[in-house]
Amino acid sequence: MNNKYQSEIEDFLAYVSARNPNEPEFLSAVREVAEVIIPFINENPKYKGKKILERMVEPERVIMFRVPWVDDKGEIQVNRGYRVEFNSAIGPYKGGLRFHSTVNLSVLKFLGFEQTFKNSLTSLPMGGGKGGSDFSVRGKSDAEIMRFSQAFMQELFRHIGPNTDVPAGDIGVGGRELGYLFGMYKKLRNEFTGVLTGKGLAWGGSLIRPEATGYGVVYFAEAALNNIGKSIKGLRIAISGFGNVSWGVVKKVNDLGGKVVTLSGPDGYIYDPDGVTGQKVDYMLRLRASNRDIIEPYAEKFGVKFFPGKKPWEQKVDLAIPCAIQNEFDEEDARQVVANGLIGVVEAANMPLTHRAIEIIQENRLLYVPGKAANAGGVAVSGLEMTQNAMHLQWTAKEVDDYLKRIMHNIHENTYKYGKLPDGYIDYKKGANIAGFIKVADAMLDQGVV
Ligand code: 2IT
Repeated sequence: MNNKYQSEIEDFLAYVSARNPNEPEFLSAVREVAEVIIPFINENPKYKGKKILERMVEPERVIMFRVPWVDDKGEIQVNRGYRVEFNSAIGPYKGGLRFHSTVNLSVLKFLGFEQTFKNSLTSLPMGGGKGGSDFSVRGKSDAEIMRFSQAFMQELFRHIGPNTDVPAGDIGVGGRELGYLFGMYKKLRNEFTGVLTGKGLAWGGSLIRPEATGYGVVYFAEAALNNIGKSIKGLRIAISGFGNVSWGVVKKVNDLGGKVVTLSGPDGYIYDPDGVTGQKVDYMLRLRASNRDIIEPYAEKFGVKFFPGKKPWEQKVDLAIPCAIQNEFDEEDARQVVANGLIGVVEAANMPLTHRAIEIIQENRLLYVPGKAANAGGVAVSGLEMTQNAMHLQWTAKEVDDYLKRIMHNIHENTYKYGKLPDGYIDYKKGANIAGFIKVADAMLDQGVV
């Protein structure tokens, strides 16, 4: 914490809070950035007096719409759809769609704001956006998921386009949902364009996109560990979730000789001392496709222990990689991890650590990597999917993976450069926010007051 600018930071947060009442998630995301960027602006006069941060915290556009649909019983259901088009200074709005019961405007504004910095870090030309609905796939039939996705796209289609806004998946939106969304978009527009990423391989998708978020997290973690004389090889790792991001993390940790010993769901977590390997990895995909949103069946199937209602952070491991959802790792978890002597925490989800949890991890000089740096590989490969679509071709898995590795390495270098503290500790939160900010801020200054 930079005390010199503390009152300016608090004033700014009070201003944002007053303009955005009842948006705690959004305010948290702004706090993480403001604490780093307000001192940076003060020390770099070219950004001063330009209301640059005031402009950045205001989404360029928010679209909110009704999504009515008919369930399998013939009942009419009403959900709410959103697209937050946050910042287009460096490229078309880009970011995922989340279908989850916790989705509201605050959550999507936090995600869109984060996305702007994350996309900037990838070095690809993508602005920031996010969208979704309070619809949950849990307990729904495939036919219901299709009808909902179609109804959602019946409104969204008029706001997006390959050079305007390019959505993708996020929690609750995977290959299946993207297929239904793309099908309806194509029908309504009567054109086949790369307007969504994460598409199926037969219809414009990129190899490695499903794995990319998790792979990128592990590439970044490996670079950060190497930097302190360690590596993934031989480490025991606790992760949360069992969806797409967790799956990619598990696969790449296994490739690099580490061991993932926990997975979790809303119902609790499993502890698998032998590691999630072989057919257990494929089983994660089957669990996700079952729409049940519970992890307990893994314990029954593979004869391992299930801890109902608990979080995996209580296990004594070497590294923690939260892959599930915002605020899943709090102050108490941070204290536990410090007491257990972990190397650190790498965020695969978007803002899984609370503000206090980050402070505790960093005060104790444990490794901490924020999601906007560590999980940027997903959206980076989305950017590569856009490139392939624009060129009307498909790269090989190796070509995409090599590109992803280079991008993650580059993000590590960049965040390291701006995050190195006088005592040698690497403050990746500081590094990620500054490196992400510079490109967007410079573009905004160049483009004038628009
Ligand atoms: O949080 C994220 O970066 C994503 N959900 C992926 C966004 C994208 O456009 O691929």
